[in-house]
Amino acid sequence: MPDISSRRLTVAAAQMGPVARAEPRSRVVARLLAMMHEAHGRGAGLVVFPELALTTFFPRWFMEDGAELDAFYEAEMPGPGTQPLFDTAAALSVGFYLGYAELIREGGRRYNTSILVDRQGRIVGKYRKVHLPGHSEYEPARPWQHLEKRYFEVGDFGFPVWRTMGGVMGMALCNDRRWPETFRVMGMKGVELVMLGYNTPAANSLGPEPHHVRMLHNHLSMQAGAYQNGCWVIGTAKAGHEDGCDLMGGSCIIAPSGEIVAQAHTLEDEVVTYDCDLEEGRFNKQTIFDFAAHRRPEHYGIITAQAGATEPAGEDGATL
Ligand code: ING
Repeated sequence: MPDISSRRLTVAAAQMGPVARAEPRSRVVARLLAMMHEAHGRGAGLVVFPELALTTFFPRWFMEDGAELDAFYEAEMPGPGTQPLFDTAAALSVGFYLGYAELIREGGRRYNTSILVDRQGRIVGKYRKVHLPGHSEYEPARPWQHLEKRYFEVGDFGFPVWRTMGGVMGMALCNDRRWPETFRVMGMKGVELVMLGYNTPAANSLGPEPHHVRMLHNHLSMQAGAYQNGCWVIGTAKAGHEDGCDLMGGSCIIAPSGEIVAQAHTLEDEVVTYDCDLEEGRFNKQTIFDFAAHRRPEHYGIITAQAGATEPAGEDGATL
């Protein structure tokens, strides 16, 4: 039988309520610090904040390039406004994941980014969102825009994982969770805990979709990723009625079994914690999901060979 010891890390999903378009960074950082302290009080060693945690979800607005748009990005991380997060992390010995809009002044590249900061307040990892949903041009038919393809470039790091805080940690951002490749690539690197933030509209801007179905898709995506790769998944929302748009909540902590073991039940700043055993995924990784024993990559080629699907041609064709 596989060796099952115990390697525990109390993790917090620090869900945020709305961030107003004009809300100053200082006010947002104060909210994040309050949740970091709350999480620390419950014994957490890692806090997962949402995607684009420092600002409103600005891709819902069309903005010509320039100072207005730049104001939503961070050209330094840490910068003066965010340094208190790093100082507090080191003081409390609490690591954190933070999603933010990254601007590289040299060359002007822009990414939807997250960082992993360890319990000494050091950045140990950076991830840039690979799966950018939405569109790049203004679409008047939409009640709100979703201009991530305009405001960010596709991430250039792939899906790295880092051995830190006693485990193998990975990061993703929002729409990434809907693509099984995200979790499987990290699963192929032995990931034990995937953390991700999300800003997901509660309604579909293009058509009717019951809210309960959208929440199903949110949790289903993360639960599948956890189960199929034997890892913990922490999904943290920015939620609530933000700048006239409703964002879904449902922040949760998911065990390697795929079970949701803790979940937020408000649409505000809310800390959800669970004492995760990072060894828990090992049994499945050594049995049902022993990749080396069971995967057959010789039959998976189409997944990396092309982006779109190829359907069978003609009446009785086949795609072999
Ligand atoms: N938001 C949404 C997400 O993937 C979306 C966009 C919502 C896509 C619903 C498809 C369906 O959760 C971000 N920021 O990716």
